[in-house]
Amino acid sequence: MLLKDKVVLVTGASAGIGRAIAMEAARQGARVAINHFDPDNSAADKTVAEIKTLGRDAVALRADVALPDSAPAFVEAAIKAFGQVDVVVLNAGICPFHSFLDMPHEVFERTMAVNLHGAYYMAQAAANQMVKQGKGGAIIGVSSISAYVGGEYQTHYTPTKAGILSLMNSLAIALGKHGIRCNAVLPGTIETDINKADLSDPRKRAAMAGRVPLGRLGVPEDLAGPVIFLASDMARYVNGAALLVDGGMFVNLQ
Ligand code: NAD
Ligand code: RM4
Repeated sequence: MLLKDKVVLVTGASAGIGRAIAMEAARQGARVAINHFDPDNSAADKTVAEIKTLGRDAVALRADVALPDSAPAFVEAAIKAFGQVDVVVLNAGICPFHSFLDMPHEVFERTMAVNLHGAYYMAQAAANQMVKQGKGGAIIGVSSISAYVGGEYQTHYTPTKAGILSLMNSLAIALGKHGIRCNAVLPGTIETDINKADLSDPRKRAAMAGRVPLGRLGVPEDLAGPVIFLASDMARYVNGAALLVDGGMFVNLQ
């Protein structure tokens, strides 16, 4: 029960990595607030229902994190439901794979707005609430191996993941005096909806999996343990850290 009695907010938690983090937070004793931006509420409602079968409480709110007002609204919803905010996981993200030379402006700007601006606004709203509460907290940014490496069809995306890593570095300093620890996780290639089409090319999939010394691509649950650790008091002196969770993919050059 690493997160007993804590209130954990996770953006983009109706599917993939965010959902796995929300479920594990509940297993570890937390009450969980879920944000998502699916066309309908069915996947988020299912996650809430599954959390409730574990005997924990959860709420879900559909909102576009790219809109600055969605962040204080999410924090307010969590306060209304649970009275406090202890942890926020900045996970919502998109990666519409596209070539560079003909990248439409709106695809570039939307990716920046959701992934980076969304994380910024959410961190700011949650941090203000944590400062008001006066007992610290934890902010975890879901960056990526893409903060360190490029991708031919990810020229709009990799800068957002480097940006989240940089944001966590600066927040670790800006919020340390309030006892709010800020860290990043850097997933490798994790099979979810975000890369379903990209990995449907068997040669690409085999090439990506073949670079992982542990011999497989990741699954969303692989991120749950590292994020729970960073959120928990076990990581009480971990601030400004970047944790690769990639099966060794990044270091595997030769
Ligand atoms: P996913 O597509 O499975 O899930 C995305 C989630 O984000 C969904 O809940 C969706 O509703 C939500 N979302 C999308 N746009 C949103 C918006 N505008 N506002 C609020 N919520 C929104 O994706 P995933 O693979 O689980 O990715 C989650 C995070 O992990 C992303 O930030 C991604 O960059 C990062 N990441 C993923 C991988 C990977 O290989 N899957 C690797 C590194 C980093
Ligand atoms: C990650 C990484 C993965 C890719 C996803 C979409 O940051 O680049 O390989 O599949 O993004």
